[in-house]
Amino acid sequence: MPALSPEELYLFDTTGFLVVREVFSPAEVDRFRKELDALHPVDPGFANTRRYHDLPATSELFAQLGRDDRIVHRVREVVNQPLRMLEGYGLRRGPDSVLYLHGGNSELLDLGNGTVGRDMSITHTYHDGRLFCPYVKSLVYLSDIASPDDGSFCYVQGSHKANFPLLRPRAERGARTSLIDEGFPTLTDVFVGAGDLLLLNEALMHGTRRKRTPGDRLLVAYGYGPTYMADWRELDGETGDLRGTGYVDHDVEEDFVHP
Ligand SMILES: O=C(O)CCC(=O)C(=O)O
Repeated sequence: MPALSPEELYLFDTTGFLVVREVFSPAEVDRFRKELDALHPVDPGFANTRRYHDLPATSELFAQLGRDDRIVHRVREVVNQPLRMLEGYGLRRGPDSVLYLHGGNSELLDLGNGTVGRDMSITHTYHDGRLFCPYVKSLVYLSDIASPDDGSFCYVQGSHKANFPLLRPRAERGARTSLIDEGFPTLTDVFVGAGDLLLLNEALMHGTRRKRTPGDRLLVAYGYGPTYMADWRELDGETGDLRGTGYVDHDVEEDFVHP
């Protein structure tokens, strides 16, 4: 039986993501949280955020989770190529933390020899009844995120199929605030519970709201792509280094303001 129903595939295709509820039991969530408690996160340089680098290498439990059929069978159906794991990490966030918007099908990439409006690492297509997504992330939530103040996942509707860039023109007009705070007509929140799985086409422009509630916000994330995808390593002078850390960890919009 396919891991994704026709309706789930339709949702993933048209919205750029899919939430599958209660994939992991409360007992598993508890085990994952305890495992993270025993590992050593690093400070990635944003407010009240700790990052657990390379989980498959630092924890057998998280290595297994990255190979878990409940994730991998679903991912296979939207990659449809020989599959490899690109990354596995955890994020523990406290009050006042935020993850600015990143991704977007047509956001501009500055290269050493100019600027392009296609990031091929997220350029996805459809052929003969199958989706071909080169970069798919599985977010396993270990906290309940029930309101924007909990730092909810948010995304710009349709941005995985966008034809125009959104962030660069804003920055060029002098916009200094993030859409996370300022809002945008199609910026939409997604609320999840601990144990839910969010399958994400990385072409979708997404981030999270600013967390304002007490307590931590914990998740583990695995990126997958075709085996021919390589680890991202930028050359000097290029700013297209978005893939290496798994996310744009500083404010992309700020970057565009100060090119
Ligand atoms: O924390 C989230 O809900 C989203 C995480 C994310 O977008 C990322 O790690 O790239």
